[in-house]
Amino acid sequence: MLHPAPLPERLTRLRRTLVMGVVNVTPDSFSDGGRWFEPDDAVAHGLALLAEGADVLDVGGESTRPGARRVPLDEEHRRVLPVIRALADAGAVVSVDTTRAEVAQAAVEAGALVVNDVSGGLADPAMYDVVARTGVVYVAMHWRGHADVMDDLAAYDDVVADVRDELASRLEAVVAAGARPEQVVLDPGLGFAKPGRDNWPLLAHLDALVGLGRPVLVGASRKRFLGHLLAGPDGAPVAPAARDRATAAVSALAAVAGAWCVRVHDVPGSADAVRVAHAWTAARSTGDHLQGTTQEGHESAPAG
Ligand code: PMM
Repeated sequence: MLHPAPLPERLTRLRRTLVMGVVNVTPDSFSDGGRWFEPDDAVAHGLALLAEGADVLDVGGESTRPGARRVPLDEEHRRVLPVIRALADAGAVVSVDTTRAEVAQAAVEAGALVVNDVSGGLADPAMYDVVARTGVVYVAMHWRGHADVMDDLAAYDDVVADVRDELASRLEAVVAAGARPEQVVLDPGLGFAKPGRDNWPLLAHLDALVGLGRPVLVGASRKRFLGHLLAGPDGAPVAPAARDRATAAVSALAAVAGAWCVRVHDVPGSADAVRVAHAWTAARSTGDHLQGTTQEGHESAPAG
């Protein structure tokens, strides 16, 4: 089941896995740094992603690539708020990618419906209060430390069980702070404090996270572990932009495994992939090999 409990209607009306398109308003993201750093360019990029089939746009003003330095608060505000306002005014479902409570609050006031916090609330003790007060959809990602230190925090006994248990603690903590469990989406945090080999078990055992009873978001797009997977004979990882077909393959597999949403830079490949997955899953559940292959399921989801 893709939507185990209520989220706003605009995020559940499609039965298939959603596609979240990335709008990085940063000069230095690993995958697309600098291309949409000016607000007008970022807005145009967001609108282009919508036209390509994105269901949600994730606007971020701080790079999380390994080793990245923090951006000052006012600079993060300056980068993301005009872009969020313009995209929300244009009718988009907008998510803000931030670890800061103040940015999350301002983004919700500017029209964001989702707060995507890669720290799962660990970077800013005021974040859960914003989530509880605003009632916004909250993506809590698995995280162990900021980009400058995360590569040193990658020791696991059993990566799947450890990530599942740490996410369960985040869910418990945000609910203890006053949020409703129905607001919360969980994310394994691929590539964050996880060397290449640790990302595959998390994907292969996505059911362990789906089993926590909340929607699951998967962010594999263009990440290092895909670059290494696709390396040529010299062992050098392929460049980020050459990882989009592999990203789409992960989107299809994650969707079949029950992911609620995939976060991607290249939308068309994953928009197709989640439709393939929907048809595949529908055919399995109905036993009718034709059903679900020609429509993507615009009827209302069982919103709980
Ligand atoms: N990955 C990046 C940034 N934000 N948010 C969520 N929820 N999950 C992710 O895996 C994730 C994220 C990596 O940075 P990028 O925007 O440069 O791809």
